Parts: sequence; C-alpha cells; structure tokens
Amino acid sequence: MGSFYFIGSYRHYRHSLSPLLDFKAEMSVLNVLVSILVFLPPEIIGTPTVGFDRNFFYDLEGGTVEICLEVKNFAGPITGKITTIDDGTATEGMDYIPVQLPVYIASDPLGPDCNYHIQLQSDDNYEGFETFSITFTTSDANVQIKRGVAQVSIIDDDDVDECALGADNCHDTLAECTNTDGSFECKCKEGYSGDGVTCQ
Ligand SMILES: [Ca+2]
Ligand SMILES: [Ca+2]
Ligand SMILES: [Ca+2]
Repeated sequence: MGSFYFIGSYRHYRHSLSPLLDFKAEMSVLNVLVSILVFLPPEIIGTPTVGFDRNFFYDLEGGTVEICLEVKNFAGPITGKITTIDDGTATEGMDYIPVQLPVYIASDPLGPDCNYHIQLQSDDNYEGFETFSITFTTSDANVQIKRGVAQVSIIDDDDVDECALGADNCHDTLAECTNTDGSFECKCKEGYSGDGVTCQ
C-alpha cells in the first residue's frame, strides 16, 4: 500500500512539473526555428528560384553556346525568357546572333536545364576574346531570380600575324619573325646566335 502511494505521489510530482518543462522545451525549439528562418536565404525555405547556373558561358567562334538554368524548389510551371544584351566587346549580329529565347519549365528539371542555345558567328579577323551579356527574366511573381545575368565569352579562332602587326618581340634587326597559328617564332639571322629575342 505504501509503495503504491509512493508511485502515485511520484507520478503526481512529475505531472505537476512537466507542463513547465514542456513549455520551456517548446520555447527553445521555437527560438531555434525562428533563428533558422530569419537567417536562411529565402530559396532554402521553399521559394521557387531560377537563374543561370554559372556566371560565365563560353565557346569558340562559330560554335553554339549551351546556356543552363538552375531551378530550385520547383512548385509549378515557370515561364520566362533569356535575352542577349549588346553590352560587351562583341558586336550583335556580327559576332553572335541576338536572341530572345522563351523559357518554359513544365516540370522539375532535377538538374541544370540546358535547353537554350546561342549561335556564335565566325569571322576572319583576330579580335581576341569578345563578350556580351545574357539576362533571364520572368513575370512569374512567385518565382525569385537568382543570378539573372551572366556573361558569354567568344573565343577567337583566327590567327593574328604578330610579325606583320609588329606585335612580336623578336630582335628588331638581327632576327626574323615567322607567324604561326596562335603565336609567332623568332630566329636569329645567319651568323648570329641567341633565342631570337636577343641576338649577337
Ligand atoms: Ca569576332
Ligand atoms: Ca575572329
Ligand atoms: Ca600568329
């Protein structure tokens, strides 16, 4: 009888304390949750987010640049467009074909969505790297854009004749310059020795 009373009394003691303990535990869990929600970027807590998957895309002259979008927290079809912007050293129409590519993402791509292409033009001039920008825009109010601007670099595949342009570093009088694809060579003239940059 005595032991029964003891158990009952112990339970009563536990029950009288537990609401306070539970309330404290709930408050600390709530505090932690609120802190996480405040400090997490919005896309992690469920906002659909779309944007380019990197800052730079590139290809050779005459090539086709593949553009990829990254989708996070897909929650329904997303519409938008990718537009070329003539803001760099490349010339629209001459170096690339300007586009406004419609974007329609019907289902969660479960990875980068790379269905967008921009054609780069080939020319016979050596102009080095040329650039232009692309933007992604959407009118979907519930979609947040992350990285809505990226740069496209065109890698020149033409050779520059450094010798003819005088852009070589061969010795001015004692060396001969020979143009090569992508570079040039310096060679000391007959009777002189050296690496072509310095000859004696
Ligand atoms: Ca060009
Ligand atoms: Ca070129
Ligand atoms: Ca060259």
